Amino acid sequence: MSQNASEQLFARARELIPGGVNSPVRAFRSVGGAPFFVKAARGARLVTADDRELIDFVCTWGPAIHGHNHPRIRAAIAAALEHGTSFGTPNPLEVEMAELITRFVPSIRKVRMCSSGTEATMSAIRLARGFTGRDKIIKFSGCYHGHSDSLLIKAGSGALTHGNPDSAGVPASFARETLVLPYNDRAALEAAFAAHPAQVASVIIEPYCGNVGFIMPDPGYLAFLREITRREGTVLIFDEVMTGFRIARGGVQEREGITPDLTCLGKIIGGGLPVGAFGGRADIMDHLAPLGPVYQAGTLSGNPLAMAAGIAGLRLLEETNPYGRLEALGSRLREAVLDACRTKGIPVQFPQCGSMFSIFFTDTPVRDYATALRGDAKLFGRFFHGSLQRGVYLAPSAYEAGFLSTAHEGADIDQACAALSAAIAAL
Ligand code: KE4
Repeated sequence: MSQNASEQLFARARELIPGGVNSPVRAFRSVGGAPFFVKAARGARLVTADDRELIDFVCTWGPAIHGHNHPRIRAAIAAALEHGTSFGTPNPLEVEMAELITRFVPSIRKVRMCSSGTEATMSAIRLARGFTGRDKIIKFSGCYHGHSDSLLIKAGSGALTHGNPDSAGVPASFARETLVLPYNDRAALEAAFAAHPAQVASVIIEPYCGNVGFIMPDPGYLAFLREITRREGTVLIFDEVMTGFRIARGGVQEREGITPDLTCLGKIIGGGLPVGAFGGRADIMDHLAPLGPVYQAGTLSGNPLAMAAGIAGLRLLEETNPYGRLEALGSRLREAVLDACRTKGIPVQFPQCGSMFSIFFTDTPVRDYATALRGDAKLFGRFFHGSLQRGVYLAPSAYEAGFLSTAHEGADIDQACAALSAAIAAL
């Protein structure tokens, strides 16, 4: 059988790009099979190199909250493009973006733009260490904050052991400064601070986890985390690269009423172009160069095209306030999957908040990394491919979040629910 276009492209890509992809999750290693290539995207749909249309629940991992290639965002990029692509100087759009971010997220009194979520969290960690003069940081197993060395760390045998690198190439000396604790575990936090008094510069958390599947905090957990970090003089960083402007206009911190010291942002604020940002208390942010001793920089930070795209997307959120509609879409999808699994007799958890969700095939409620691993990943792989064959693209891993956009409304959500139900019935 002749190779289709995606197969031919993947064969060429594997010759020159490690694994044939520019980001590992795209290689389908977790679900098996070979990835398709996409040549266009619009609304809720992707168009593959083989001219297949797929209803997309990855939404380029979060940015496409208004659907792909939204005309307002496209027009904003085109208008900015008339004036050039990058200046390497301050530009008016950076100021407009900073004013929007600080208006949407009141805890952010000052903000610095960068070009990825990884840069945002890496810089926020360095800033917290520079501000406190402390070296240790705490993260949580299952939370992903991009691929900087200090954050590619997972717990050793016990929750309090020093982290082990999650990747080759991370020096053990770096891992020793990162403590990895179970999410949703108050005792582990108390014990970690007792074992390392006045040594912890920062706690960084995805307040709603989107990188181990979708997991929400136990009631009161985030308030506890805010209290203990305040007590310990530790900088609390909310990594809202994924949840910012998605869970609510002001992110999880608005929905939960918690004020972190620093927040990391990305994805939606770039409208699909490369972007990251970190910001928060002015007394912390003013430690950044050129004002203070913590260095951080970037050639394309505040890039005018990315700013134009992100500003258009944020203004669209302000004008349309889509969160009720996104919640309705998310619960519609949830009910369809739960009904189909009930009929089939398959145990399932479908955690969902607004336009973020995930599917764990287990009868155990998922509240942390350990319970997420109890999901049947092989069954998820079969579900993934059954859905793909029926024209629906889910995240190619049981340990990722799914995303909806306002463009899913109407025929697409109807078609997707029918396809997912059929895929479950065929398992
Ligand atoms: P980037 O460096 O990929 O822009 O952002 C890193 C990052 C930081 N914080 C959170 C909460 C994130 O979800 C991410 C990136 N998310 C992944 C999805 N699991 C991006 C997809 C990929 O790695 O290809």
